[in-house]
Amino acid sequence: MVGYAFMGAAHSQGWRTAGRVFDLPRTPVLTAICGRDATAVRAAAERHGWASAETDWRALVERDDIDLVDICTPGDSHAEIALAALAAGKHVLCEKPLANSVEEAEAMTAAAEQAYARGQLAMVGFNYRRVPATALARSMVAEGRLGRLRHVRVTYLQDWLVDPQFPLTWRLRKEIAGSGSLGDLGAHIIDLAQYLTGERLSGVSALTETFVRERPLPGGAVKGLSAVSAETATGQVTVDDAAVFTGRFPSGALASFEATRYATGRKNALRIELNGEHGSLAFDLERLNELSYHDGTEPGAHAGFRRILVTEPDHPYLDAWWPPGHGLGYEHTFVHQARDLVHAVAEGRQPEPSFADGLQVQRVLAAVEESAEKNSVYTPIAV
Ligand code: SOE
Repeated sequence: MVGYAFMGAAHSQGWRTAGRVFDLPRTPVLTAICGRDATAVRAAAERHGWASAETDWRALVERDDIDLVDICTPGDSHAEIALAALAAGKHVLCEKPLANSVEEAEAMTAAAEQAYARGQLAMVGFNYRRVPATALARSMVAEGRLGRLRHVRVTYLQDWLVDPQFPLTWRLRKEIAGSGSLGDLGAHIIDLAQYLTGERLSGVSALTETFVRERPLPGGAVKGLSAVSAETATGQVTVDDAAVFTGRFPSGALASFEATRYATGRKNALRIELNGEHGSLAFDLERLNELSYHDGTEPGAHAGFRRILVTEPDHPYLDAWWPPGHGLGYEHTFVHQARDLVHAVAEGRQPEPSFADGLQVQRVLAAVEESAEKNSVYTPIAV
């Protein structure tokens, strides 16, 4: 694994736990973790259960006791590490968004396709596909329970930037993060909307905004999404703070998206609602063991949204977990991600979402930026 901060910790937990909960065809071995600060990476290895630590990712990807490289760094290093790891014969898991530009994502996808011909796999980490309730929603849509879709309504709301004194951490710097709420949160909801509908957006109209353009520089360590400010020095925010966009699906369904870190009081509120001619589904990540379902074919007197408690053994992923009603959380999505990737490796089958899927999300992100620059002009997504 390269990177050991928030996502590194989450992925480590996934790798550590997957083989203890699920019967896997191969056993993940946490061989080495890599980061630039020797003391901090040794501490991370100890805490997260990695057998050794490296300070140079180039040395890590060349090690012959490593089969798979998991990239948990900010977006500016995804392409370089993924290309080197694929060239060194490794399977690759890369955190979302796949890259910081369409060009990088294209190069990564081309390399992944060539590597696939040599038996190597590459996957991008859109972990919210692995919430049991979203996986259930996917199968209900695919079974046709909603019929023809009319509306896809998606928001991803956080509030950790509301305070203008919150420091200028890497997520607010374009040269490191690629974009702001758009790439960080928007990428998740684009992928989830496309995964649930089984369709790809054909075009978008977008607005983006940077509400606070100057912030204090960080004054110490960053932990998760928290950080402290330096006393005086400030710097420019170079990414969007929020993105709002509409989109069309080829079937004719209309979609709306909102991604922001300024939704005061909303902590990790990824919500999606699908309305079809026969019914509707709604999901809220802050209540992730539940899926709301309205069956529009029931007699009007009895119809209405009902809550499916997605904790039954015949729900996706749940046969290996706790008795009904005992609920899962955010971290379990990473366990499921590791499980699915290990199965794909053992079967030599292309895992989803592939780098090509990540590239297509990158194209949507680029179309959103282009549309926003032209004040919301409808912008087709390049295929
Ligand atoms: C921060 O906004 C963040 O940690 C994202 O980077 C993650 O992808 C998301 O899962 C939670 O929020």
